[in-house]
Amino acid sequence: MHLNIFLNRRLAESDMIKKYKMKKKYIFFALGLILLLFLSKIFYNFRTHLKTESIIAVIDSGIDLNALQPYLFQNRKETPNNQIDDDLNGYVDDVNGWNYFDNNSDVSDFSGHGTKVTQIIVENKNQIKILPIKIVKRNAGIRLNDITQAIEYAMSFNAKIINFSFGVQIDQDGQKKDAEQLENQINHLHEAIIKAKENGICLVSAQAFLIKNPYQLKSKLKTYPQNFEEVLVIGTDKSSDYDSLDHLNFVVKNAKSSSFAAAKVSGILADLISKDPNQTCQELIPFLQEKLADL
Ligand SMILES: [Ca+2]
Ligand SMILES: [Ca+2]
Repeated sequence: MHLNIFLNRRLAESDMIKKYKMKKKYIFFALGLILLLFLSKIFYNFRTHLKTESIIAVIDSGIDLNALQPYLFQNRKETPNNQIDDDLNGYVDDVNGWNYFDNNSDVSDFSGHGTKVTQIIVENKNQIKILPIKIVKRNAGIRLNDITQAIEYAMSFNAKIINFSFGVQIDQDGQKKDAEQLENQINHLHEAIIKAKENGICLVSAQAFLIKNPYQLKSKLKTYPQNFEEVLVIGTDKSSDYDSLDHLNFVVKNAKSSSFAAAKVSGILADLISKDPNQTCQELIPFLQEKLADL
């Protein structure tokens, strides 16, 4: 009798141990599953994050910060509006970009040009961020040094493409005063452009047209940054009444202006990069003509 009770107890105990072990297995399995889901989520987010970090710098009049909010670049190392250059890059509160004309962090658009250009670049895309760099101001000329600094700024954030939907017309030979200073500025701009290209960045510019001036000889004029061979110059098949001195790399059919044609090309290149993030933009240029033919 005692032996029976003892055996029954032992059996009950071993049943409990078995159940406990099974429970433990299920708990470990469930925990493993949760961990696996958690890790795959992190991996997915990481990949998505990598994809969304294709940065396109738009050097222009700024952009509409509200309308283009989803595409706006965020400098996560910079705390906004504390009057401190948190990331120590030389620019105070540059959360979204920089305004070289006024030397502040206001990259809002005053003319609508930069906004329109950006809208064309981001059309039907969700994996790019726009870094607005403002160098244009109402009724004021564009300074070459601002373009140079804008390129260096775009490089510091690893932008893949820099869009220039403008051109600066310069009568270099006619410049008697400050000729040396101008030459230095042009050389610095060229150095920045060469460095950007060497880093695999695409430099996409709009074909610039000459402003008619009877007192200037066309042969003495140059437009920047289009004058440099490292820069892609994009035109449109819509006729223009003006002359252009620029070399022409690609033509976009039915683009309303060369500004928007350049934006279209930047958008196509951005698309190619998002599909092939291991390539540099420069490596993807050979595929551009085929894409433009499909338009
Ligand atoms: Ca800063
Ligand atoms: Ca700050």
